[in-house]
Amino acid sequence: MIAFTRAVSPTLANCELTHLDRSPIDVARAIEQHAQYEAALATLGCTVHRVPAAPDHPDAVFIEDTAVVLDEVAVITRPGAESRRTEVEAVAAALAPYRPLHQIQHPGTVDGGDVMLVGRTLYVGRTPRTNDDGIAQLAEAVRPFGYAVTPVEVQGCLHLKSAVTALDDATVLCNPRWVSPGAFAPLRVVAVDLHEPNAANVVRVGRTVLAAAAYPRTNAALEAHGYALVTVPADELAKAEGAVTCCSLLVAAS
Ligand code: CIR
Repeated sequence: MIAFTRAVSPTLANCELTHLDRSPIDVARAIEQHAQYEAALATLGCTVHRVPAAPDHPDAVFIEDTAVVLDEVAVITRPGAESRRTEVEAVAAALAPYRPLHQIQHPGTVDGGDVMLVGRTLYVGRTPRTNDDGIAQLAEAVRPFGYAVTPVEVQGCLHLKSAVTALDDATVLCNPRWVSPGAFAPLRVVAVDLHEPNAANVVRVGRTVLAAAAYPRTNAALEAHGYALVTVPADELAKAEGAVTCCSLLVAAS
């Protein structure tokens, strides 16, 4: 597995914010947490490839939003936030040796954070970042490879994957206040602890779940369910409204 990442920009404090108030960001601390995240991915067997840095793009570290990578194709997104649109070029160049590319076009918008793959289904959040035209383009791009696209309503958070992520091919971890668990039937749904609304964003790497250390109740519940967990500190990046999935694009060797 290759994990594509991108450096924390020195301008991170100018990031897009939707549901959070702006609070001071310690960029050095964010860089340190990002390094720990990359180290955790390496420990879990990923080869970490850094896409060239984009210091003028405050949100470039959240590389997940720029592409949806499947075994057969990489769909390069057109991010919903205008300030993020030109992040995609360097990511497309980095992915080109590994996958055929497909590009979402105007007027479609898609953020990778709105796309959750479980089995052969892509659940796609309808959010201010991902519009119906983008969802239709994505569906068209992946249909030839046998993937179905299921749009999902999201409320109260930035992206679909702020509210729900896959724990395995049969189970999702979800905050039922932001997304309806019924949208994922017949998958099994594990709910986050209600005191930890942001805990639903975890990265599945093989059989291990990489989670933010800030959510001990939910993380303990996942361990009780039998999941092997690795945790990393990510609270400084969280001030930029990013979570653990956002900071990588995982590409299976093909
Ligand atoms: C943004 O608003 O675009 C960034 N500040 C945070 C993006 C987080 N990405 C993600 O959840 N996939």
